[in-house]
Amino acid sequence: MHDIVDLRSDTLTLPTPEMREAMARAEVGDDVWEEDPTVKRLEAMAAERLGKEAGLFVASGTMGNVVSVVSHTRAGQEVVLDLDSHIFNYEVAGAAVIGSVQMRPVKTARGFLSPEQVREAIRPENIHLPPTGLVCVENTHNRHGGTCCTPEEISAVAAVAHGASVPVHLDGARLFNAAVALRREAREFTRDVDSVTFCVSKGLAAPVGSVICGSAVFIARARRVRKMLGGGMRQAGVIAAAGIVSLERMVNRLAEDHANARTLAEGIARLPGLRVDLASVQTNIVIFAVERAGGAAGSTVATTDLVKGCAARKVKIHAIGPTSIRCVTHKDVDAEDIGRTLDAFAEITRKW
Ligand code: TLP
Repeated sequence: MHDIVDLRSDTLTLPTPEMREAMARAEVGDDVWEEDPTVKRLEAMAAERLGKEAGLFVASGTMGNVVSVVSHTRAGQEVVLDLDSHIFNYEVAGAAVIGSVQMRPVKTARGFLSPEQVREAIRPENIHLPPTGLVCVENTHNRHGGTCCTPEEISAVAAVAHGASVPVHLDGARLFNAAVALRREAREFTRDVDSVTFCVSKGLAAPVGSVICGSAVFIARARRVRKMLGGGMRQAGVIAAAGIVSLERMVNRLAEDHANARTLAEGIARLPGLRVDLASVQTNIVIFAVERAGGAAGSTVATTDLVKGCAARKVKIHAIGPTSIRCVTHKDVDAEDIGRTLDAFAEITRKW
């Protein structure tokens, strides 16, 4: 039970005492000189877990994605990705600005491109057309509510892209949530992609950081791009040390977050005025709609009412649209907190 229940994101997790201890004791060096032993250990550990030759520690998931896109492409190429993807929606058009690439967003049913959609989106050779430089996939899918695609679905997309000599990048910010939920090894999801970014700063609870993994040649290129962006971090072992604890200790416990999300979603489904698609709740994200009698405008008012009413009860939730709310479970939210959240929802919606 916590004083404040913060469901706005799993990025709000606080480092564990073990992480703080590891950070204090971390052996460090200058990472730009590739002399920080703790950063190197995290990178090697991540690469090994994901079945890749090398890893690169970066400041954030956003940096991991932009470094990857820029490292795979050249100016004027096109990047095929899902319309609801994080890269397209929430990364400040970084790839367009820094990499001078054009985004080709494709509307998908569940956030995952099908092999047919990739085949259709890849440009044929023609003087008028931007050449396709990259295909991006996201797992778990943030805007679709933490939904997972299988390793086989990723491999099928990669087969089509590779057939056209186009590389594939996986935004696996919450890849370990997918691995735990589907009871598959993380490396199965990454087997056929050319690069992957995952975050240690979300459900894995480290304070800072993400790791890009790929071939040694790709990571060497990415290291230059990271430097160009000002991401060469010197004695970064101090923060990488927490990321090592994330990989060693925080992965299996994600199942608790998934169980809490399920309890929350099932509780929401029982409340009049709120609507949730239980099938979409596969990991630690619950996206639900506020549906108050009185139509869309009434619902918009109700959304604000719910967010404010929860805040007054020390429960923080986040509206991601006029009638849409996202709750994310994580290690700093326990089963009692979920009960308190559902009580708050029930009290507030009862008055509608
Ligand atoms: N997502 C954050 C916000 O930016 C929305 C969140 O609270 O969920 N890929 C995916 C799929 C993500 O969900 C995020 C972060 C990122 C990349 C970017 O990671 P950071 O925040 O470390 O730059």
